[in-house]
Amino acid sequence: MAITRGFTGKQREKTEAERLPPGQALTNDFPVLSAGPTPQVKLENWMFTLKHGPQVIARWNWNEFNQLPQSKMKRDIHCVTTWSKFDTMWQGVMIDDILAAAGIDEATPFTLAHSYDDYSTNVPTADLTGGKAMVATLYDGKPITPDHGGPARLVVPHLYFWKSAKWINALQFTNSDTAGFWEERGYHMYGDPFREQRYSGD
Ligand SMILES: Nc1nc2c(c(=O)[nH]1)N[C@H]1C(S)=C(S)[C@@H](COP(=O)(O)O)O[C@H]1N2
Ligand SMILES: [Mo]
Repeated sequence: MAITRGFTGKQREKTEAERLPPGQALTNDFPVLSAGPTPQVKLENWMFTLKHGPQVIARWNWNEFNQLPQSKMKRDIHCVTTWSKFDTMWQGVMIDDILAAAGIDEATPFTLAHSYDDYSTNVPTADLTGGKAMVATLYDGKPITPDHGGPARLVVPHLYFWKSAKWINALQFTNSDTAGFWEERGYHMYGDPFREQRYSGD
């Protein structure tokens, strides 16, 4: 009996036009966008915490965190201010590996990322897992510069870049979708660039 394999073959690469979301323009620079001043976080003071609501589940210092499995991601990024940048190179720890290290099989449906500058942003947990997001410590093979979120930043490239919290210090699992810094100020709760979800109501 013949078995129909369907479209399991290698997919055609997307063209540049297909990779650029509506309303975006390509840039080769790497603009810096921060709501406030760049916090100076010393590696010896750096801590990354996993929380469920107010409860601490796990915590790593810099050396402990860097012993977690390392992965690389090459991805296009899209800022809501309309620039996109293709093929950015990140290295760090996938959220999947952070959850595994903490022994979490099933987190709550929503997550709030928190940062050293008191920034926060919400992302559905399913958008952080399954190889979609990481806490990055290297950009282009070098430590992430302070302006771009070093020592470590969240990278969730398939959502607008404001979801990629710079200077991250915690992921907090929440039962309900809780607005972060920009979401409280009118930006979209989800932020899919290909659906142009810039502002609440889009
Ligand atoms: N902690 C923190 N993370 C942040 C921001 C911020 O102000 N504070 N700005 C966001 C916005 S709006 C964007 S577009 C990207 C910009 O990252 P970049 O400066 O590396 O380009 O970081 C996001 N992450
Ligand atoms: Mo942004």
